[in-house]
Amino acid sequence: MIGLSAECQPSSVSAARRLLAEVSRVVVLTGAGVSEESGVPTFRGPGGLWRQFRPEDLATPEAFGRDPRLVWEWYNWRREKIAAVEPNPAHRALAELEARLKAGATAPVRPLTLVTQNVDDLHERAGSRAVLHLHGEIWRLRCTGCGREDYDRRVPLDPLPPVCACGSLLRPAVVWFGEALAPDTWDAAVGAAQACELVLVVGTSALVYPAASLPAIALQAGARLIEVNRDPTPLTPRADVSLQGKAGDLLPQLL
Ligand code: BV8
Ligand code: ZN
Repeated sequence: MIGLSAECQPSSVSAARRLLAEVSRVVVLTGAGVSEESGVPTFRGPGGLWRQFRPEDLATPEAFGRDPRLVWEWYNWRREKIAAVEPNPAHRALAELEARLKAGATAPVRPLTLVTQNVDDLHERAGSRAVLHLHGEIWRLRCTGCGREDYDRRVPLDPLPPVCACGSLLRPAVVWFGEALAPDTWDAAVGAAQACELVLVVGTSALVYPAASLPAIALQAGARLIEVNRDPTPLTPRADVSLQGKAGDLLPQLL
């Protein structure tokens, strides 16, 4: 494991570049840290969402059942923030990495699968194609009655909470604590992790499961691990290369 602090880590940036140059199948796992430099608040850490709110008060089905309007005010506020920002160099570097691996791909395998815990659409807006949203998407709404699910990008949503044509409440089509991930999305992510040669983990505290188990699944299958994160995480000791710093600075250096 080569992990030095941000300033004196040219060696580990070059080590990471060497690893990337050797592989043809990569899985990327991102968290809120990859969108932080765009201005989207993360969950933990300074200025994070969980500083002002408690996750169990907002990101659970019980919270929604108790006070759908409060939960919707939080998601409406986050939708407005996400709509007002742009992808940052970290998102763009990951889109560029996908394009390069695709250009060099010979076998029909997907050279890069981007698995994100984020519910924003900044990876797609930066040009990433193969994006798996483990925890859903903030721009999709699902009816709690008839189950209909669609994109609704109106900012702000009005009225709150929004109601379906069938009369039932609409909810954000995201995965809350205590809820299962979409089986097909999770299976696709696990399949990609088991088949990859390298897993690149960017901007996640690696605390929330089962998402945080993906890097271990890839390591178990013989993949190498590069971590790009501002702070150390439980994954850091297991990384072949750990780059500590801002994703928007470090990821472009990897290309
Ligand atoms: C499930 C979507 C079972 C919504 C999210 C005890 C009690 C209750 C539950 C549990 C428990 N123990 C375990 C659980 C399970 C629970 C869990 O893991 N809890 C944790 C807290 C212990 N998991 C679940 O409930 C999951 N479901 O288990 O279901 C089940 C099974 C079958 C059938 C029925 C049920 C569902 C979890 C999904 C929750 N939804 N989000 C929304 O967004 O509103 S979680 C949310 O937080 C994110 O999606 C992400 O997954 C998670 C962690 O956030 P991060 O993305 O990592 O962000 P964070 O702020 O934490 O960290 C940012 C990092 O970036 C930091 O390390 C920082 O240093 C770094 N950084 C910051 N800036 C930068 C940077 N790095 C680089 N550059 C920068 N500029
Ligand atoms: Zn409905």
